[in-house]
Amino acid sequence: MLIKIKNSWELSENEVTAHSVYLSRREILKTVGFMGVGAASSLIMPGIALADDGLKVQPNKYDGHDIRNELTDIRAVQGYNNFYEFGMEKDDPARNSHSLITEPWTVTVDGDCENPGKFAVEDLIDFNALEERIYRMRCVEAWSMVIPWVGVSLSEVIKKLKPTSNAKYIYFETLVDEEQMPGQRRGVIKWPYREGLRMDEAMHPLTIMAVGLYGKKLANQNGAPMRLVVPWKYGFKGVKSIVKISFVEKEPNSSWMRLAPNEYGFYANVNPNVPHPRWSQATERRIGDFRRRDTLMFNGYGEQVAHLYDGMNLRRYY
Ligand SMILES: Nc1nc2c(c(=O)[nH]1)N[C@H]1C(S)=C(S)[C@@H](COP(=O)(O)O)O[C@H]1N2
Ligand SMILES: [Mo]
Repeated sequence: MLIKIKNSWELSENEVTAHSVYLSRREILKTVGFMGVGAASSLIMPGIALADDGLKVQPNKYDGHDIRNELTDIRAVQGYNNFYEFGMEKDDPARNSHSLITEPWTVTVDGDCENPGKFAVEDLIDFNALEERIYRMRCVEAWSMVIPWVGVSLSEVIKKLKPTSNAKYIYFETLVDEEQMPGQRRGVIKWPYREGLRMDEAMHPLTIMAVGLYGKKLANQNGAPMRLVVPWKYGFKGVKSIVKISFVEKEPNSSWMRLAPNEYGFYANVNPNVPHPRWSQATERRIGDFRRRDTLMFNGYGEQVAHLYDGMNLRRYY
C-alpha cells in the first residue's frame, strides 16, 4: 500500500504520532547518550517530531535485524558528519552547509542509458512511495551510527533511466560550487566528490537513494536533497548532494581511490578482516556508546549481499 504524502499542514496530530512510532518515548530514552536526555523527549511531541518538511513513509522492509532500539540520536546524525565540501572537522558540515541551495536542484543523467537528460529530484524519486530503512552506517574511520533513512530503492530510480546492456557500472557526482561549498576552495580531494557501484550492487534492494532521515527531509549536512546509502559498504560510498548520474562500461574511479589507491578500493565493503593500511577495521565505536563493538562482515548484511562477491578475493578487491 502506498501512503500519499501530504503537506505537513495537512497532517493530523494522529498521523504524526503514528508515523513517529519508532520514536516512542521508550525507544528514544534507550538511544539517548550522545548529549544527554534533555532535548530528546521533545523529538516525540506531536508537531515537533515532524517539522514542516515532514515526509510520510512506509516502514522498513529489508533489514531483517530489528535495530530500531539502536537508533543514533538525531543530533549526532546531524551534527557529527563527513562532508569535506564544507570542511574537514566533524562539526563543520552542520556549521557551514547553510550556504547550499537545494531548491531548485537539477540532476544530469548521461552515459549508457535510454533516458539521459536533466531531471528534478521529483522526476527521479517517487515521493508517494518513500520507505523508511533503518541501517547501520559504518564509517571507514571506525565509528558507526544507526540511522532511520527515508528514500526509495536505487533500483526504482535506475529503472526510470533504462540503462543499456553496456552499462556495467554507475557513478555519482556531488555538486561543484565554491560559493555554496566553501570547503572546495581547498583541494583536499579532487572535486567533484565521486563514487560508483557495480550495476548489480546498485540494483540490490538494500541500496537506496535517500531524501530524508528521522522522518524529515535531509539536512544539508547529510547530503540534501538526495544522497546514496549502501549499508554494507563504508560510509564514504554514500555520496551526498548528487547532481550527476552516469552509466558506464568500465569501473569508474572514485575520489578516494584517486587520492589513495592503496587505502581505498572501489568495493569498500565493510570487512573486519581487511585492515585499513593505517588502522584496524575489526572494531568500531558506535556514536553514543562507551564500549567498542566488533565490526560485522558486510556490516551485518552478509546474508543479503555476500553472493554478489562469490569467488572474489576480498583482500585484493577491498
Ligand atoms: N559529497 C560528499 N559525500 C560524502 C562525503 C563527503 O565528504 N562528500 N563523506 C562520506 C563519508 S566519509 C561518510 S562516513 C558519509 C557520512 O554521512 P553522514 O554525515 O550523513 O552521516 O558521507 C559520505 N559522503
Ligand atoms: Mo566515512
